[in-house]
Amino acid sequence: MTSLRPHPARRSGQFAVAAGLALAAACGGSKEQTKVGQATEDSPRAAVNNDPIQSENTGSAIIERIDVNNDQKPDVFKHYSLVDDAPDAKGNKVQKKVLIRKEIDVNFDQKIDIVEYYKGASGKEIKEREEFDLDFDGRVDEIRKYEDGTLKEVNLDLGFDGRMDTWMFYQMTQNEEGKPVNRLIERRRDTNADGAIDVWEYYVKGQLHKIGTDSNGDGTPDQFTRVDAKK
Ligand SMILES: [Ca+2]
Ligand SMILES: [Ca+2]
Ligand SMILES: [Ca+2]
Ligand SMILES: [Ca+2]
Repeated sequence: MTSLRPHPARRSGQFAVAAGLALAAACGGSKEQTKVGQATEDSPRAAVNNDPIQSENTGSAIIERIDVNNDQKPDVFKHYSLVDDAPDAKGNKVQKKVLIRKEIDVNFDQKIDIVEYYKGASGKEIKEREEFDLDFDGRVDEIRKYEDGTLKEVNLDLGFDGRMDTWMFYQMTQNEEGKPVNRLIERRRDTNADGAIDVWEYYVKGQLHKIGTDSNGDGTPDQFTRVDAKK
């Protein structure tokens, strides 16, 4: 039987630990402003390339490459666009960098396993989407979609066959103490891997409440079973 947990069992501890490391290293702010030409004037490129963060400025974009595990190979890539800001006191051109995308190689095999997409103005970027390759085979197995920084939808390939089979939907609500909480409200599953959803699960207060099935194959649920909330 498939677990009701929102995360696939194959997301190993190793993945989580490595992801945490990489994320911690990648969590630099993007608020600082970059003065054009500053990098070459103030900090000439070192002969020995041992800075864990290498920054490349193309004039319209910046790519930061971060070596998290100190093996001289970058594991986190942060992609920024450059937008013009007001000139500084001396009239020099000033540009702001805006985080667009972050790519993370969690297991240090030089293949990207997590891609995060951002939108918003410089210093106010919020995550819009994340893609995970949970089993490191080069295929995306989990997509997380955000609205205004809040998780709205998760798509999963729990069968790891290259096709999404689980869709989870979240909604901001209030918990028993009246505090805002983002809860799973519906989970749809393709249990027989034919590409069509066949089970709809409805959640109330985070608990499975009702299960719908499609008996006539029209793609919508028509038979429903109540689930006893008591354990
Ligand atoms: Ca590395
Ligand atoms: Ca990798
Ligand atoms: Ca995969
Ligand atoms: Ca199906």
